[in-house]
Amino acid sequence: MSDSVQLTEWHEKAVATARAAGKRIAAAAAGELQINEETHHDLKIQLDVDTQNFIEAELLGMFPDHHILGEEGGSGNDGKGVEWIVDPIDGTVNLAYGIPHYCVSIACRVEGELVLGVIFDPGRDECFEAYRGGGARCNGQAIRVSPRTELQQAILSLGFSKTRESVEKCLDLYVHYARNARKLRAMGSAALDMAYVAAGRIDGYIEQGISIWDIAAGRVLIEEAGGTIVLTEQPGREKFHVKAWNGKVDLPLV
Ligand code: LIP
Repeated sequence: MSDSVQLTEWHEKAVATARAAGKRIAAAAAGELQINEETHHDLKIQLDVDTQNFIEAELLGMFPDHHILGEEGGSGNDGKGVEWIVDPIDGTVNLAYGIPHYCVSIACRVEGELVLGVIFDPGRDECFEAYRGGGARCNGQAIRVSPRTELQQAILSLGFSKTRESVEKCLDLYVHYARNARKLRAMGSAALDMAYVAAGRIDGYIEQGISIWDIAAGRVLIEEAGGTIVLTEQPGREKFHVKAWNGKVDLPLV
């Protein structure tokens, strides 16, 4: 485990890097975006690659013996040493369509243990961050999960992910929770969904077949804000079904 001086140094660099990357994305989003790959339920854009390259240069420039595990490359170090888990743009399809709901997500894992997470939304200039034992904050203000206990009072966010299978599974959940929760949302960014759970804006987030880089930073935020995460491993490297909530509302995965 890292000592507190190291943790503070890593945390400060992660916040500065997420903010700088977010500003670069927002500036580039005003122009033409190059689409590199298109599937039915997903898009890959060059700005994802460029942003991860920027983040890698910032982090490895300061910490050359660390490792990167990101959506756009980097193989990490199998949970050994210090790994930065990066989603350079979470909510890529939103960004590509001009929907201002996306973020930069950076987490740090030491010997397999997540120690910090940063999620920056450049559109709203909201920086959600947390480190182990230090609580969670949004723009410096402490945040906590919601106190709601009843499903009929809860707002939930469900993610459809990227495959036909994950869409079908999510539809089953959608039908169940549309009938029983107060409201449902599908906002297209797992990391912002988790940041909103940590901030008490929504009461839970569920998604099938999500990757570690989508949820690593949000996990630290939610656990430091008093919430609960259940990850169920799926086929593929660090793929999960995720249920993240305030730990109070009963959310059976139907
Ligand atoms: C996205 C997730 C979202 C999921 C999308 C996609 P990306 O991540 O944040 O929750 O539903 O399919 O995986 O690809 O924008 O980094």
